[in-house]
Amino acid sequence: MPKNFVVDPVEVRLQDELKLGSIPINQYRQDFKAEAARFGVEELRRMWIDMVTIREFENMLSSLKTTGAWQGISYNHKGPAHLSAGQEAAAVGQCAALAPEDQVFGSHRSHGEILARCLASVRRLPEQEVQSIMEHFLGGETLRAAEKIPHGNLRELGVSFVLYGTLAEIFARKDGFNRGLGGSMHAFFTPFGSYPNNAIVGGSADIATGAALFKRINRKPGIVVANIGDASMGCGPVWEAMCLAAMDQYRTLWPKEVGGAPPILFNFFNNFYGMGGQTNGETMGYQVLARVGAGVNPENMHAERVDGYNPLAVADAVARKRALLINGKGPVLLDTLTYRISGHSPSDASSYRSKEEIEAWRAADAIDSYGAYLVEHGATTPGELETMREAITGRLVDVVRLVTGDATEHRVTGAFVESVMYSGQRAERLDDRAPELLQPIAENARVKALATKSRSAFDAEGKPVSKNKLYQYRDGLFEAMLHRFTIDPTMAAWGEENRDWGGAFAVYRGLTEALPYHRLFNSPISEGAIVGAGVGYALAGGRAVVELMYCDFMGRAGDELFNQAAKWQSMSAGLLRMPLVIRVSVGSKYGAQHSQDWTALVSHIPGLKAYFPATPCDAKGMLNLALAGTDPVVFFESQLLYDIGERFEPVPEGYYETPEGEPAVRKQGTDLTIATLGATLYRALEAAEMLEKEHGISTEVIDLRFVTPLRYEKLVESVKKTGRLVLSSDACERGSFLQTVASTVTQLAFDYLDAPVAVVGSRNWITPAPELEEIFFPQKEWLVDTIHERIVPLAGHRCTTTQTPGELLRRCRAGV
Ligand SMILES: Cc1ncc(C[n+]2csc(CCOP(=O)(O)OP(=O)(O)O)c2C)c(N)n1
Ligand SMILES: [Mg+2]
Repeated sequence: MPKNFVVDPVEVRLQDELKLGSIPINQYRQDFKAEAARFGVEELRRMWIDMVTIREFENMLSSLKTTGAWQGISYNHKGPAHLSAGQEAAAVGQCAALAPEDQVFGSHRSHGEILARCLASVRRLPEQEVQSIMEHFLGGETLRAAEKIPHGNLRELGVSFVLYGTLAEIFARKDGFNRGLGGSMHAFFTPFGSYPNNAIVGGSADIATGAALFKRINRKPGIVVANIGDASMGCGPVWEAMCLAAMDQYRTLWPKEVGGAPPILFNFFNNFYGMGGQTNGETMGYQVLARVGAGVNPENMHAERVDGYNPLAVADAVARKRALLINGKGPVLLDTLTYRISGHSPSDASSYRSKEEIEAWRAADAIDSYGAYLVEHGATTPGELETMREAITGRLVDVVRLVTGDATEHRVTGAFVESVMYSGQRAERLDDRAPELLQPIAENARVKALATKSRSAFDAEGKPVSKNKLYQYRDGLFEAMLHRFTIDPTMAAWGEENRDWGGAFAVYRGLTEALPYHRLFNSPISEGAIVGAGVGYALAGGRAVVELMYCDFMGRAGDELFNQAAKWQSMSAGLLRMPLVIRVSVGSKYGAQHSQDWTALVSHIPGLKAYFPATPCDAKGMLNLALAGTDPVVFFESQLLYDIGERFEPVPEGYYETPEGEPAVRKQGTDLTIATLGATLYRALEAAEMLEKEHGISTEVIDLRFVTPLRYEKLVESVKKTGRLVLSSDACERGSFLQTVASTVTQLAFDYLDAPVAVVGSRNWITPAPELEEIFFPQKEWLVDTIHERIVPLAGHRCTTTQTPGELLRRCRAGV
C-alpha cells in the first residue's frame, strides 16, 4: 500500500451522505441533418446494408441448422449457431463510431459483431491496406476463395472476403478466419479490429481490459470494447474486470504521460435474457443494468442506457464515450438495449417468453424502422432498399455455395492442430522502445546486495553459508524478472501486493525502486481478472507476468487459466501469441486452502506449459526461459524453497536458460531411481543417503523440473539402468501428475522394470495445520518404507509407516 494516501479516522468517520448522481436513459434525440453531416448520407445507407447483411447471414444459418437447406443449398452444419437476429442495430451503431485501431472483443453471440466490425473496417481503412491485409492473410487462401464471388471493386471484394472468412470459420474450413479451429463462437479477425470472441460468457471482460492496459502502458492509440450479454453481468470475472479497470492508481499514482485509465468500454448488449432466465424481474436485481456503474467508481463508470434499436443512438453514445476513454477517463459502461428475436440457439423453443413480446419487438424491428427513417429523410427509397436487400442475398448465396461446396476437402489436419498448440517462439523484446526504468540497475539496492551474496549454499570448505549471506531461490526469480524488464519494454507485472510489499514472498523486493507504476502494480483481489488481463495483454502484443499468491487461488482464476490462457493460441490457429507467465506458489503452513500443489490440473489442460524449479539455479534459468518464450507458462514455486541456497552448482551471475523439458540428475546411482517434482527433491536426497548408508543401495535422484513439456529420455535411461522407480511430489497422490509419469515410464521401459513404479505423494486429504504436516506431506521415511514394501525388500528395515499394497487398496476403497 503506497503511503501517499493517509486514512484519517476523523475524516472517514464523519457523518455524511453518499450522492450517486444520475445515469442517463435513452437520451438520444434524432436529428437527421446532424447525423448526415456527421456520417455522410452514403454511410447512413451503408449502416442499413450492414444491418441487413447480418440479418440475412443469421437467417441463413438458422435455416441451415433447422432445415438443412437455404436458398436451394443443402448443408449439415454440425456445430453451434447462436444467432443475433434483432441485435443488428446495436452492433452496427457501435462500429460506426469506432476507428480502425479500436479493438472489439465479444461473446458467443458474435456473428453480427464480427461482421459489423469487419464491414466497417473494409470501408474505412485505406484501400491499399485492405488489399494488403487480404493478400497476406493465410497466404492469400481466403482471398483466393472470395475472389470467385463477382465484385465491382476492392471494397466489394472486401465484403465477400469478410462474409466468406466468417462463414468458412463457422463451418470449420481451413480458409476460415481461424482455419476452422475457432468456429462459430470464437471466430475473429484482428486485422479488421474484431478480436477474440468468447464462448465463456463474460469471458471477454477481463481479457479486453488486459488489451486496454496494453494500449495504455505501451501508448498505443484507440480503445477496446468488451461486448457482454446482460445476464453475464452476474459473472464474477466481469465485476473483477470492472474493478481492475477502475482502479484509482491510474490517476493518482501512474505517470501522467501514460495517459490515465485503460481505455475500456464495457458494452452490455442488453437483450433482457440469458438463455431462458430473464434478467429484469427474475435473475438479476439491477432492473436497469446501467445502475451497476454506480457501484464501481464516483463517475458511475459514465454509465448510460442507450436505445440499441436505433443505430444512430448507439453510434452517438459510443463516440462520446470513446472521447472520454481516449482522455484516460474510463472505464465506461454502456447498457445497450436490444432484443434477440431469434432463439438463443436453433433448439430454443422460446418457452420462457410470450409470442406477444416477440411480436412487439418484431413490430419495432430496427432494420424496418431505420430503413423507414432513411426513406423519410430522402436518403433512399423503398425500391432502392429492396434492390440493396436483393444484392445482399445474392452475394450471400454465392458465399454459402462456395463455403459448403467442397467443405470436407478443406479441413486442417491433426498435424496442423498439433503445430499450433504452442507458438514456441523466442522473443527478446516485443517492442523496440527503450524499457522504462526509474534507476540505473547498478544502483538498485537489491542488485547491490545480491553482489555480496554467496551463490552457493556452501563455502569453500563445504560448510553451509549463513542465511543472511545466502543467494536464495527468490533471488534467482528476481534476477530473471529484472533481466527481462530491462530488455522488453512491454513487460508488465501485476498481482496482489506486488509493488511496495515486494510480491507475496518478497520475490519482487527491489523492483518497486526500479520500475514505474505502470510496469509493476498492485491489483484488486481479483484472481480471475489478474490472469484474464494477462491473457488480453499478451494476445494484444505485450509480455505479462501475473502472480497468484497461492496455487489454491487458481480456483478463482480457473476459466482464465484453463479456457483462456491455455486455448487462444490454438483456437486462433496460431495467429495469436500468448507470452504470459503465471507465477503461483505451492504453500505450506497455511492449511487446507493455501497449500495444495495443483500441477496435475495444469498438466491436464492442453496448451499450457508448466515449470516447477526446485533450486535457485533453476528458479533463475527456468524463469529466464519462460520470459523469453511466447507461450503461457504456469510457473510453480514452492514456499518451502524460497529461502534455500544452491546446493548443486553456483548460480551463474549472467544470463542463462535451463533447457526446456529436461530433467536434471541431482545424484547419480545404479540400483534405484527416485524422481521428484518440486520440494520433495531434498527429502529424496535424504532418503537416498539413508538407502546408501543403511542398505548399500545406490540411488539416482532426478529432479523432473518440468511438467509440460517433459522430455522422458533421461528418466527412461535411468530406469533402464536401475530397473526401479519411485516418484514423489507434494501433490495429493490420487490423480497427481506423477501418476502420469508413472504410467508413461511403465509404457516406455516396461521390459526394464524389476518392480512396479511407485508414486509417493501427499495423502488424499486436506492439508492440515503445520503441526500436522508430517502426517500429510511425503517424508523420507515414506519413500524408504514404500521401497521396502513395494519395490525391493530392505534387509533389516523396520517400517515406521504403512505403505503396503494392502494399505494402498484400503485407501482407494475408502477414497482417501
Ligand atoms: C460461463 C458460462 N456459463 C454458462 C454458459 C451457457 N450460456 C451460453 S449463452 C448463455 C446466456 C448468456 O446470456 P447473456 O450474457 O445475456 O448473453 P446473450 O445470450 O443474451 O447474448 C448461457 C447461460 C456459458 N457459455 N458460459
Ligand atoms: Mg442477454
